[in-house]
Amino acid sequence: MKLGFGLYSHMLTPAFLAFARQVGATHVVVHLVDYFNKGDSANPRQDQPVGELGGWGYAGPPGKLWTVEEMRAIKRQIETAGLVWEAIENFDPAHWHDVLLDGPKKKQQLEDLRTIIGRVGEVGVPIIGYNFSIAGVAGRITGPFARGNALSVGMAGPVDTPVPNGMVWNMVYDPEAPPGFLPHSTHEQLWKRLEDFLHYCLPAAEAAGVRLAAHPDDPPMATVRGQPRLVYRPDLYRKLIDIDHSRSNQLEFCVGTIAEMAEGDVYEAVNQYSEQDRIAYVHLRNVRGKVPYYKETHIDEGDLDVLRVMRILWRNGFAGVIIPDHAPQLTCDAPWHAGMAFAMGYLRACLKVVEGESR
Ligand SMILES: [Mn+2]
Repeated sequence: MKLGFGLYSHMLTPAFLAFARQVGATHVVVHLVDYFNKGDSANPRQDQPVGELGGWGYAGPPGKLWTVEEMRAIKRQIETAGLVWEAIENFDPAHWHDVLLDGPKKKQQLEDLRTIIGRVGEVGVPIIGYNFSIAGVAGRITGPFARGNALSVGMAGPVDTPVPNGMVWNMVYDPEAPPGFLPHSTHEQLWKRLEDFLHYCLPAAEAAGVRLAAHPDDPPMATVRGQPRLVYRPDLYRKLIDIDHSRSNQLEFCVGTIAEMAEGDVYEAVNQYSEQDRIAYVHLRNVRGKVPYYKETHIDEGDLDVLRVMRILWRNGFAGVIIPDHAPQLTCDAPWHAGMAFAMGYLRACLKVVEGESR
């Protein structure tokens, strides 16, 4: 079991990589999509996006797929800092919006995804995390929800505002789209689209030595913004695996999101999917409450027993990477850094405990 650190694309700098190493990470998970490009590029946000109704930012240029050269350069940078590149988190909506929406470019985009997966394998990154979702992260609010009024995110009720045309997964992929809203899709339609994606891309992933890892829907509700969600109960991960038993069909197992789910038991879910060796990597954070009323907390408060989760993972032989996907911001000159450092310190202590128990 290894500790990793997630970095947004603007954090691919020597300073952020040094920080990751210093707080105890050996591996990094990189978001190649720049979510924050709507704002001030000189001062990019470091807090986590809550899912603004107009979208976080613009998806990448449509025809430009990630190249082997640019990914090799990133890998060199990561390795120079003494770290290992474990995963890429999320496809760019520019590369697969019509796969999610069943639009006219779907065939071309499925082909493009295979190209991307092949290139990621060529570079030697073993995992691509993805979130097969139309509305994506949406409807969250920021507030002083964590101990001592530290700023974190939460949800204060369902969000039904429809998704505008030209936007998917909270990113604008077509700024010229006509006014109006995305058509409604059913759960059956969305599962069928996921099936098409998996059947088409898993053989390419296997050939490239890449695992595709599904994040559950965050927030995990049956519908958000009037659009269906796929994995909003722990057992729906089973349905996803049963679509295709390829060893490349895996999970980006977000324990915080699973703890927010209105149904199911988070410890049972951790046990079940780690026992079946379906977890590619883990997001680990704490939370109080369940959808649609929950708040993210510091890692040592909230409803979740983080040490218990790590004991289950360890017992089942999970050998992958655990990252804190988000943390509340601490009141100081570097709120994001302090929050993440606290979370990493806590996770590292838990790992020491678990390793010590097994001796
Ligand atoms: Mn997560």
